[in-house]
Amino acid sequence: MASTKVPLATRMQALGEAATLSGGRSPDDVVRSAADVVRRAGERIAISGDHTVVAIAGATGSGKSATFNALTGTQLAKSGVTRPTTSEPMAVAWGAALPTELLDWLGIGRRHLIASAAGPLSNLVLVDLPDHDSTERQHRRTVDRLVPLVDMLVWIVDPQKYADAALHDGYLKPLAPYADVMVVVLNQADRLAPDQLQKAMLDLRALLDAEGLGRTPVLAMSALTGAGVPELRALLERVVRDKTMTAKRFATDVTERARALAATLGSGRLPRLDAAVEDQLNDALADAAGVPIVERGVLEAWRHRGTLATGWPVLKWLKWFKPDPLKKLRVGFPALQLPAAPGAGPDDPGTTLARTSLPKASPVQRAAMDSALRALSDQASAGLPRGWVEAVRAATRGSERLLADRLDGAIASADLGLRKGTGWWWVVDVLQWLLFAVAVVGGLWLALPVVLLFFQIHLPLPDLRFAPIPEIGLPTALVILGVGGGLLLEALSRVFVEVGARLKARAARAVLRERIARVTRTDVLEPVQAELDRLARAREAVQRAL
Ligand SMILES: Nc1nc2c(ncn2[C@@H]2O[C@H](COP(=O)(O)OP(=O)(O)OP(=O)(O)O)[C@@H](O)[C@H]2O)c(=O)[nH]1
Ligand SMILES: [Mg+2]
Repeated sequence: MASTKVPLATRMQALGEAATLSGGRSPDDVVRSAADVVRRAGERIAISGDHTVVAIAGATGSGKSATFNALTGTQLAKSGVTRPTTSEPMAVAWGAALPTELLDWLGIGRRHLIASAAGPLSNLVLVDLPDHDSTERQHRRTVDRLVPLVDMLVWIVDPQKYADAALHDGYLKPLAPYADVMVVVLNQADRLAPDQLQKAMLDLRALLDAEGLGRTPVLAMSALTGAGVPELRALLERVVRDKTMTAKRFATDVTERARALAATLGSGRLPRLDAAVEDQLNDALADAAGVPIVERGVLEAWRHRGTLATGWPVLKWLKWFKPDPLKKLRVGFPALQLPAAPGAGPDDPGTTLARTSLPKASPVQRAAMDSALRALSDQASAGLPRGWVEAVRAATRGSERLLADRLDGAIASADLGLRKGTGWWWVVDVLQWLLFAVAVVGGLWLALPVVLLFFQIHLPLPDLRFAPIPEIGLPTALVILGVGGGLLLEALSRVFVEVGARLKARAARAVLRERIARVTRTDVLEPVQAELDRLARAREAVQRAL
């Protein structure tokens, strides 16, 4: 039974929300019929909350049209012996004017007004339906179209066919939740002897009770003799007076659809993404995106650049011919890269158009990446209803094609900090050139006597001695100091360059992994979490609707 504490409008809105959230995840038919009810109820209430629409339904020949005529006191409906007789629905409205908009909404063309001042039936719209069980397929379609639209159903059965399966299995049982908004009338009571009638009534009552229609009233009536008609009319007068049928009908609709939708949302605890799976994914993605290659490149580039800057000038020119390992990979030079995509923040990894020349992920790396993504989607979809498992999978797979690009962009645009920490290189470089100059001066000095002799110039040269070791001449000492000092300085610098290279490589790895983790978060984890949040919100909305 529908809850009466929460206003129907609030429940309808909640069901609408739940249907929107479940769209494309829960089975389409369930989502659609929930959305249909919300739309239908909204339209119906907006058109007219004052009218009550009651339809007379039943098998052919049961006496629907005869009942319609008896209740309206007219002969508007054709009631006859040919089967089926009624093929189009017909409506009669009591009141000051025809509720045209409502009848248009119901799609009922044949309509009549029983003009009356405010009376016990004013604002009642009574509809005579075609049968649901003749050979005319269109009749059944008309019935099926109108059953969900009307506020109340009066089922007319006759003594021969009141237990007919077409009625009970096709309509009454499935409509059990609507027991409150239905009446079953055993017509043609005049054809039965009193004891037969009593037996038939008990039988019918038992049948309905067994079908979950215990709250549906059963009346005996004869449209021919008029017996029982006042009772049915009194029942309708009560319904019109209470004006609760429309709300009851839609409240039941909302409850039914919300239940059906809730069943597609499951009730188990929602999975939570754990850090281990996230780490595993980050590892696999970092590997596939080439982080180890860049790390190695940083190590080698720092060695290359450091030794080039601090090396002994006589030999270091040889290294100019070796390419810089990072320039080759097009990594670590954010300034050289193409500008960021429009709208992207300067620090947003992966939205830049930057590209590295890193090799593509190997099949092994791709397989590791796939299996990490699968592990994540398996964990995130464990125990979810089927359509939602698909949605979580799609969320992990959705960006897969873009992922490689975004990871590459994240690496290309990373600042690996290779400009910092090079100040001492230039100090060493200056020192190297000074030592080189000392060696050159010493060498020239040593060569001077030979040159003078060659040109037969007699110039007395002072014999200067190296003060700490007087056995060695000063020019020789200068050469030894210049060359030895340069080599020693190079060796010493090499140690510091190596330490720097390792620190830089480690720092670069940390920077890259952090950027990879950011891409993982925005491209994979957040979409997956969004699906889980969506399911949580759908469940919450459907509970509000219930
Ligand atoms: N004896 C008796 N005959 C009835 C009663 N009600 C209807 N009839 C007769 O049953 C036949 C069918 O009645 P209808 O009112 O046309 O039945 P219906 O349910 O509208 O039939 P369709 O329009 O074909 O679906 C007619 O000949 C009526 O006169 C009743 O209470 N007693
Ligand atoms: Mg009829």
